[in-house]
Amino acid sequence: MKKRVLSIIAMLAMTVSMAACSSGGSDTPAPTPTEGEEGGEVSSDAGDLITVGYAQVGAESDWRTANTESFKSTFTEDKGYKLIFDDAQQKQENQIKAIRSFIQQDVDYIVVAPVVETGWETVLEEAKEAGIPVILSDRMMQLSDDELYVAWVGGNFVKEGETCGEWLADYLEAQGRGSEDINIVTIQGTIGASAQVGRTEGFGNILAQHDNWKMLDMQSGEFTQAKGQEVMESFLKSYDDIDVVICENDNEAFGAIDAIKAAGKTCGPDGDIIVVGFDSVKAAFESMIAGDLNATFECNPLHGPRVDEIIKKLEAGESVEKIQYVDEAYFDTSMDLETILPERAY
Ligand code: GYE
Repeated sequence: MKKRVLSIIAMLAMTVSMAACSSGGSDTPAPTPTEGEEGGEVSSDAGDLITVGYAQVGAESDWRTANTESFKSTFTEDKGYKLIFDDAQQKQENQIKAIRSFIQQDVDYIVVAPVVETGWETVLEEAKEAGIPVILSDRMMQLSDDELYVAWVGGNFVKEGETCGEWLADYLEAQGRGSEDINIVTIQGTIGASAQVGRTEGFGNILAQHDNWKMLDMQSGEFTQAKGQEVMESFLKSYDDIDVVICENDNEAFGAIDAIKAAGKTCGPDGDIIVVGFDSVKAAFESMIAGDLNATFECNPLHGPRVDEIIKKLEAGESVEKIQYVDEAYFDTSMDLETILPERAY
């Protein structure tokens, strides 16, 4: 595959606008996925295949697993791609190494789901010098020069956090607790990851509108169930009157629920503590149906087909939207979850 010159790509990507794309059924992965090549070399028989290096964050959550699967089932040889997949185990240094290895292997496109927002300038300059377009997916980067990437596609994390805060206000109001003093704790995601930064900020915007809400503590649960449980255990030891725990992903919520039960307390719609999560993975629906989790705020991980569409447009010499937000919903125990669950793609 002939390498595209970055300046041409930059010209094609000039349309800088906010766009929403659907999170509907067209994003469902193909029925018979072919595995991507784990951290491998580009084989000499790559022929006319488009080689894509994907620097993935890790495998910390159900969301992440669904995201990896979405890329592996989209970027297959059948569909004209050679995927080089790298799992960075939640470490930025590993992602930087992976990007350098993609440059060395002279891939056609580099896709990055950046673990944190800062510290990417140098390696993206290297990709630019090599003439390899970079597409960001899922989380964002803070860059002095936005020309260092062609396009970004992901969730609107600030909006997700605000939706969560608005949901909590309505929920408390409906319970007749609208003016009660409400003690809140937050189990944050990986500090500096845009999903953490945005969700914390969004919820904070709504918190600021409620004088009777008090944020007792915020600590990172690294987006994992194990760390979420650990953090909740320590919150429960420090504070004896927690009303709400905001978990910045569903897996942390599952850990928090275990910690609450182990401490002899109850949670969910009929319990002592209101528990909410983000992502809306299938296990979150099961947890709501079981009466443990109160609500989950959706974040769609099926970015493989979206990145495929961006690459196809670039290959055809068309312009692409620079920033593409995915539409997202939320789910709580007032809904018919038994009917919704079988329709969920992740
Ligand atoms: O919420 C979490 C994952 O960046 C949106 O990362 C993603 C987040 C997602 O580990 O479960």
